[in-house]
Amino acid sequence: MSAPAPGTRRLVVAGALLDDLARPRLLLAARRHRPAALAGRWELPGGKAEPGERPVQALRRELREELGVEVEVGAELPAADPEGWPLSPALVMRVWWARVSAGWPEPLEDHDELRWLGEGGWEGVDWLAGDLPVVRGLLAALPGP
Ligand code: 9L3
Ligand code: MG
Repeated sequence: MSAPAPGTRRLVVAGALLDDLARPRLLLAARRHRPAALAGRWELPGGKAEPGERPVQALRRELREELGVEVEVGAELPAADPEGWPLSPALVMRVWWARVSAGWPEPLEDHDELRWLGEGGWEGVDWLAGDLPVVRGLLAALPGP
C-alpha cells in the first residue's frame, strides 16, 4: 500500500491526561463502548477535529464533550510522521500532554469506564492498536526518576 498523500487524512486529536504535568504519575485511559468494532478497547480520550478547527481547540472541545472537563494543555508528543501518529489509512492522530483544570472526568459519550493508570501500569490495559505506540512514546518521553 502506498503512503497517503500529505494532508488527505482526517485529523484526530487526543489528550494524555495526567495527574500532574511536571511530575506525571497517573495517566487517564478511557474504555470505548462504541462503535462495536472498538468496544472494550482503551484509548486516550479525544476525537476528530472539525474542518477548519484549530487542533488544540478541538482537543479542548472533545475533552469537554466526552469527559466534562476543562484542561490545561501542555506540549505535544512528537510523532515520527510530522502529520501525527497513524491510526488507519484515513486517520492520523496528534496527542498533547494535558491536565484536568476543572471538573472530574466522567464517561459522558463513547466510553463506559475511565481508569487512572499508575506508575508502571500505563501499558496494562488493552489499548487500541493505534494508541499503544503512542503510550510507549509517552513512557519514553517521561522524565527519569
Ligand atoms: N481513535 C483512536 N484512538 C484515540 C482516539 C481519540 C480516536 N485515542 C479512533 C477511533 C475512531 C476515530 O479515531 O475510529 C475517531 O474517534 P472518535 O471521534 O470516535 O473519538
Ligand atoms: Mg472520541
